[in-house]
Formats: sequence, structure tokens, C-alpha cells
Amino acid sequence: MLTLVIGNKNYSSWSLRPWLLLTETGIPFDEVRVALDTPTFAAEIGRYTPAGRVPVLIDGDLAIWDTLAIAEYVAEAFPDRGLWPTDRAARARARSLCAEMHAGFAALRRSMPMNVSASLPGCGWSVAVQDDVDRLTAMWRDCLATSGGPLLFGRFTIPDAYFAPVMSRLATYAVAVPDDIAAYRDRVLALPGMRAWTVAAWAETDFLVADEPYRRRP
Ligand SMILES: N[C@@H](CCC(=O)N[C@@H](CS)C(=O)NCC(=O)O)C(=O)O
Repeated sequence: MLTLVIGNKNYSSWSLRPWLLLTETGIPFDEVRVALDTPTFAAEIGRYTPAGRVPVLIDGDLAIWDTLAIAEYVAEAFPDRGLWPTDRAARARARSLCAEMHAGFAALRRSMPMNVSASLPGCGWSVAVQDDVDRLTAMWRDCLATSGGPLLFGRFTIPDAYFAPVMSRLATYAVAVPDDIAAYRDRVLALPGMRAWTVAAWAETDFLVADEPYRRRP
């Protein structure tokens, strides 16, 4: 059985990606939660990876860290689940999208940290953030037009998991997006796995100052 080590569901955007991927595709796994930003975090995560970050996927003696490596490992281990698009060109585009998300959109990530249970309309907006949103909108629109939807490559694939935390941010910060993109956002937020993650995030009571630039500790 696989084990996925994750952080706080309210805040950990990188944890959400592989968690949603495994959940939506019906791959069984155990979950271990290591609370971020606590005095014991470094020691606890250090038991699983010297990289010192969540998520980590454990398969027997093997520990895989970093979201992209986890996604690739799971896609290889469960080829019947079709985690990447089947078509070679579509698969290459899907990988390009994930790589761009992995390395980019710094303004959006910095100014609008994932905060699933918060409602912070208008907070964090800037021209640089809007540039990121515009680029994301263009790439999502292109994929949806090419595949015909309802998700980026038709059925649920790794890129949808990759952008799920962005959908959460669009909701938290009430970022204005065109109707077709709002519909895609809502389809992702309505995925059963995404709903389950959201319910669990709402149940958490931690307040991470580093991820809360717009609120005071209650
Ligand atoms: N590139 C890594 C990023 C992982 C990451 O930044 N995780 C954050 C939580 S979302 C973390 O573990 N932060 C704890 C720390 O830096 O001390 C991935 O894709 O998994």
C-alpha cells in the first residue's frame, strides 16, 4: 500500500496535487499528515525525506519527493488509470502545462497563498498576479477547446490535479475570470476528491502566519 505524507489541508497546495490525483483515480493509499510550520515539522518530515518538504510518497522502502516525480511514478505504476493523456502530443502538452505550473506563476503563488477555508475577496491582486491569471486562462482555454472538455484533456488527468490549488485560490480570493474558465473552476472544485479535501481543510484549526498575509491570528 502506498503512503502519502502531506501537510495541512487548508494550506498545503503541493500536498493537494498528488492527494487529489490518487483519490480521483481510485488508487488506494494511506495518509500521514505532518503539520507545517511547527517546532517538530523538520524532525517529522526528516523521517521520510531529507528534502524536508511535503508531499512525499512512500512505496515500501522507496520515498519519492516532489510532486512531479510523484505524479510520474504513480502514472508508471498504474498505467491502466490513464493519468496522462493517451495521445502522445496531448501528453507532451500536459507535461508542458505541469512543468510551467511547477516552475512558474510566482506572483500568484506569493500573493494568493492557498487557503481553502478562507474568503478573502480582492486580497492579493496586482498587475503581476493578473498577468499570471491571464496566462493560465489562455492555456486552460486552449486545452478545453482542443479536448472538448469537460476537463483539460477530456477526462481527469494530472494537469487537472496540478491546477486544483489554483482553482481553490480563484475561489478564496474571488478572482474574476471569464465564464468558460469559471465553469472549469467549478467543475474541478466539484470533483468528489476536491470536495473531500475541502471538508477536511475546513475542519482544521491551525493558523499559519506565513500563509496568512491578510488576516490576524484569531
Ligand atoms: N517542489 C516541491 C515543493 C514542495 C513544498 O514547497 N512544500 C511545502 C508545503 S506546500 C513545504 O513542505 N514547506 C515546508 C517548508 O518549506 O519548511 C513539490 O513539488 O513537492
